[in-house]
Amino acid sequence: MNRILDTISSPSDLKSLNDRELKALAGEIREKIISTTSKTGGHVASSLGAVEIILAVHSLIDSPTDRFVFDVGHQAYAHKIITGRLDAFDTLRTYGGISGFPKPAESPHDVHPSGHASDSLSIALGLAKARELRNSDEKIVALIGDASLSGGMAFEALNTIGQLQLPIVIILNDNEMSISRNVGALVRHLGAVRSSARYRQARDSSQEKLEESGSIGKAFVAFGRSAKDSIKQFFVPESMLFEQLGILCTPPIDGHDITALKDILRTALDADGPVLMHVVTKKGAGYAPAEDDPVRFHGVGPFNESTGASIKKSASPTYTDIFGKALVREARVDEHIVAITAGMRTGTGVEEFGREFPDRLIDVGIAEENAVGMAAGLALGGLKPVVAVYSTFLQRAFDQMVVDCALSNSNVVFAIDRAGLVGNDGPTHHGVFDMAYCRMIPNMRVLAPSDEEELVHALHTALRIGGPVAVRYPRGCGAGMAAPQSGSMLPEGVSRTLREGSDVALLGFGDRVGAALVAADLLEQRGIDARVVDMRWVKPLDAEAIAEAAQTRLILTIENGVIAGGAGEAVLMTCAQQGFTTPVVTLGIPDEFVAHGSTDKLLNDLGLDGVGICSAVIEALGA
Ligand SMILES: Cc1ncc(C[n+]2csc(CCOP(=O)(O)OP(=O)(O)O)c2C)c(N)n1
Repeated sequence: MNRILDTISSPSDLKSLNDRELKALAGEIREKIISTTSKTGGHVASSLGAVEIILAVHSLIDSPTDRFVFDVGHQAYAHKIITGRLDAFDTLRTYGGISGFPKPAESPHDVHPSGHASDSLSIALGLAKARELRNSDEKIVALIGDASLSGGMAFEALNTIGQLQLPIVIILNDNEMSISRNVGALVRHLGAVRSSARYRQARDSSQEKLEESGSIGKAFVAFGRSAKDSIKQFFVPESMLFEQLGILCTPPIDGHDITALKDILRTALDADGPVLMHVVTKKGAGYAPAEDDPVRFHGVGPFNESTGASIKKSASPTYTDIFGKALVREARVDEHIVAITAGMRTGTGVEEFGREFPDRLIDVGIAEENAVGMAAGLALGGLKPVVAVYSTFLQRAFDQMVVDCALSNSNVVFAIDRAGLVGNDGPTHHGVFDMAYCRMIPNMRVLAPSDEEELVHALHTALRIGGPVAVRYPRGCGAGMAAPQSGSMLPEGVSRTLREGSDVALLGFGDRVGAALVAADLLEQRGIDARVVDMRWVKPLDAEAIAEAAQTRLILTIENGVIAGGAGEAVLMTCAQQGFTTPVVTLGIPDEFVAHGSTDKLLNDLGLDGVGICSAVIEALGA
């Protein structure tokens, strides 16, 4: 059967399609998304929910002259497919293939490299101001989800958008979901708007027209025409929140009805100020397993296309699971422990904690600054907050870490998940900066457990040692060892030597300790005797262990993080300060953004696996 999809090589091809054809195209795109992601994994539910919105926008604007900005960008698969990447779509998220997020290097239709939530409105606003200063007239559309709208950056942008009154179309994709169910007062407000009388009216009248014309969209056409003389009348003050900020807001629109979307969007694109289109969609739309379980299908690994069942690779618990269980056990004996998540209760493993201690888990939504600021307040209030957060998203809250937590030496634990390279999500999600940005903060201690057991001890220690403490651990599973049922105190700034050796010292941090052990075996085969040290602490460093390492011919530091400002640099500085002349090689992430691909492949490329470490030693020794 001929697919319409095969005739679309650029978004301009959509212009010749009627709404019935666009609808059929939406179905074909959904099939493509499902069949591809069943093999590659990906952000299935969000992308399925946004297909009609993307088609409606691209059928009315002229991208790339007009600018379509995606928030997070995890919902942009349909956009990728219709902007010349249909054939490449099978390589989604794979090494050397196309990225799971908008990426300007991949296509001129991708406006900015997105991946972190809540930035789209600021980007759109900047583009609108640039347009004004350049005297041009391109259209600017931003697509943002209801959860991402709750992020501080988006709120700040709304403030300036209301002030500057530059024409921008904001499409609010309201599906009531973040990764889990959305939380917060804004979501309550949107819920109230959805169920308001006017929405019911619009729906009821749509229903009538539907009966008359067979198209729910026709009702919106009529709705638009009756207010033709005034755009402002068309955008009724449905949400006082946006109206009072100076942003015209539509009543809720069915986000799966292409005709309705296009009719209102056409008017919105002609407005002479900012307009917010409140669009209601179903996350996972068109694929029953994703509609039924949008949380799992938010970001899912490979799955069986017909049943939706995940094709699991490993039965071992992940570091996240181990952290989550250890936290629950700690909280059973210490009622001061509270946990905070910024919209990531499943991802960070605090779901079980929330079930057992509902009052002691706070989900602030996508608001990392608020999470860390609130943690400082909880600590001032005598509690022991644990901020469970991904390394990459904690970057948002650097200032709160410094000023609100560290300056007052508050007892805040940062449980930093997804530390190091994370694989297929790529550069926006790699957690490679945390050792550098934590290390530089006074009062902050930093632990990098090397395996499951060490993670349990590190958390136990962090909860007792006092002051701000970061515990960083990687994505996925460790060696598969059984984690202990209780943690014990790790002596501060003390490493553990895993293997004695006199030729070279391999100082490993976190998950690179395992790779150092592999390298030591390989080196042994070449007659090189390597000592392996699990440094455990990035800060304070074990100065004695470094002094011992300096007795060998070569020190190698290995970390899953940036070299600049990282743990290896700290070792190097200690050596310099102590006057050691032993050469030091620092292995880690070089001064570049690392692309997406499987973590093993990326680590191999960067020379951070056992083979790479072995080669680095041989090269440095000239052996
Ligand atoms: C700063 C930041 N924090 C957390 C995340 C993780 N994250 C990715 S998508 C998402 C939920 C987005 O929900 P919403 O904006 O409503 O879009 P939907 O997926 O429902 O379409 C979260 C929390 C992120 N990408 N960026």
